[in-house]
Amino acid sequence: MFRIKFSVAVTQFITAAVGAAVLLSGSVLADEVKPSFSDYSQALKAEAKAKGYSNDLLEQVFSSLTFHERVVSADKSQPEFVETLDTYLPKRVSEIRISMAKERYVKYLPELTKIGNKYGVQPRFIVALWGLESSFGRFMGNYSVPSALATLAYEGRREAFFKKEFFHALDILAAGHISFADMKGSWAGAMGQSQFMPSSFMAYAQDGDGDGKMDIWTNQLDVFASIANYLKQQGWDNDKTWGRRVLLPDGFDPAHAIAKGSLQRGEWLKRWQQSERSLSQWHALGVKRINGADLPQRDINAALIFPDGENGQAYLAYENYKVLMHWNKSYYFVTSVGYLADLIVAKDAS
Ligand SMILES: [Ca+2]
Repeated sequence: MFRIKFSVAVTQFITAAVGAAVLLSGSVLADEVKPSFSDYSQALKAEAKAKGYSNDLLEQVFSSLTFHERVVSADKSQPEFVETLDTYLPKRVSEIRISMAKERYVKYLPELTKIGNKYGVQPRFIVALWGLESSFGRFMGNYSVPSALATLAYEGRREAFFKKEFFHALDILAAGHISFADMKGSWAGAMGQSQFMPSSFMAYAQDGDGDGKMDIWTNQLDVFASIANYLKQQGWDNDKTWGRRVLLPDGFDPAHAIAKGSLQRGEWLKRWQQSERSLSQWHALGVKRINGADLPQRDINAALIFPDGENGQAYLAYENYKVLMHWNKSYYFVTSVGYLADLIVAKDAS
């Protein structure tokens, strides 16, 4: 409250001192419309207090809440060149990442097998997501999550979304899963080794080792169980794989693929339905595995996806592909997960 009164007083002083001409200039008016980050965080604190968070928690969080200019610039940055899967995959799924994934898979196989069986998820997908989200826990982001989320809420483009995430972050702290000092994440507020947003943490995080905390930052069993639980809750089927890259015959009608357009869930699922056919129907249309062999003879439905349009790579996507698109609605991300999982081990190649 003191800060708000102070800034009003300063504004009045400046106004009085420099006169009416400056008062009418755009910059002064714009400054008055947008509150300072400090004012904004005070209002946010009042809102949190009204929601019933404890004073101790609020003092801890708000006494060090910081505006991060770099968070804003990262949110606004655009890719500098046009990426295709041919350029993206070797970067995201590099030789070093592949060998690390294989090494981690072997190292944690007993734990991964137990958790994989419990949730019904093949361990290679747990390891692939772990590797692509945080490079196996090595890069989780170093921003204080509440500060990153408050900065993005203050920036205003998606205020309601980031405010909701901010309050979920307070919920996680209030429940004692992680200390405030250790609640680190990406500039966008994605947390821990699985890079869950706070809302995903609330929905999917698990206590894999049974110590009462869901620690996706430092506890490997909690990380694996949380990733597996996310996939399970979204309908993962561990009897099937994610999909596969395919060869199309000359003269293939590209209209069979999922039509281009928004990846918003509802619209995308409708276009999926229009493309979806059984593997035997795709076989009849001349679609083959990337090595030229016939498709598996299994009763499986799949949709056809062109991540780079009809002149780029083609993929038959199974039901599990939809689950990965729920995790991150990006054909490139999902393809990199499946591609890496297949390189770790391909025991269920259908
Ligand atoms: Ca735990």
